[in-house]
Amino acid sequence: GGGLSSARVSTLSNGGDNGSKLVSFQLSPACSLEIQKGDITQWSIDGASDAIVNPANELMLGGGGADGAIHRAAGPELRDACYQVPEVRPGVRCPTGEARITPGFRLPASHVIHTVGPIYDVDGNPEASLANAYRNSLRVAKENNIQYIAFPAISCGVFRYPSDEAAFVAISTVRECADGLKEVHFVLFSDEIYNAWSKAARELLSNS
Ligand code: AR6
Repeated sequence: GGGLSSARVSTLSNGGDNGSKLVSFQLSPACSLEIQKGDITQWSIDGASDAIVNPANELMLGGGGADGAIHRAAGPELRDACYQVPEVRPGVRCPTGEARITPGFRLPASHVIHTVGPIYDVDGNPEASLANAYRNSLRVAKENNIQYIAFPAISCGVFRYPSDEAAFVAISTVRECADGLKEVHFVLFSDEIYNAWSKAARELLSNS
């Protein structure tokens, strides 16, 4: 740890997408952090073993938000694969803070890592649960030899986690746990969330 970190800012030129923003940091000599605006269902790294993270619920059979978009893009095979994940107790396939993996089916990414973040106003310790969701997603990725992973802003939609607080939990947990991965991406849907993540990354990762 320590020492090596730098930031560069560039503009994505692919797809004529109004010049979406992208900012990069170095988490370690071998692992970079990329923060961009975009739709996570479209994300992949060509030819690599990669995964997008699905902000799911404990039942793991789909829902609204990014979960709904990921299931629509992956096709009905994803729901079938989720259904096969054993329940740990009735109605719970993935307890809050844990993670499960399936193939990506019709998605560009080869895998989906399903995790469940905290419902901000209900969870007794939302910060710990959110950190667990990031930590266990990264652990499952490494156990499956995935080197490229993309996260959305877990819990920042339907589950109502404030984005500025979530950004610090997300970046600091990824900084601690990214060893063994090549690239960790955040693919974020709104300017508000993109700005919160960029600010947290500058504060936590830029030496000055
Ligand atoms: N790409 C990237 N980010 C997205 C996309 C997308 N295609 N769609 C939405 N977001 P949410 P949560 C952003 O609600 O808060 C579901 O019903 C969104 O703007 O998807 O963890 C599940 O089944 C927000 O910033 O997840 C659960 O019941 C972020 O993704 C529950 O919602 C997360 O918002 C999970 O709620």
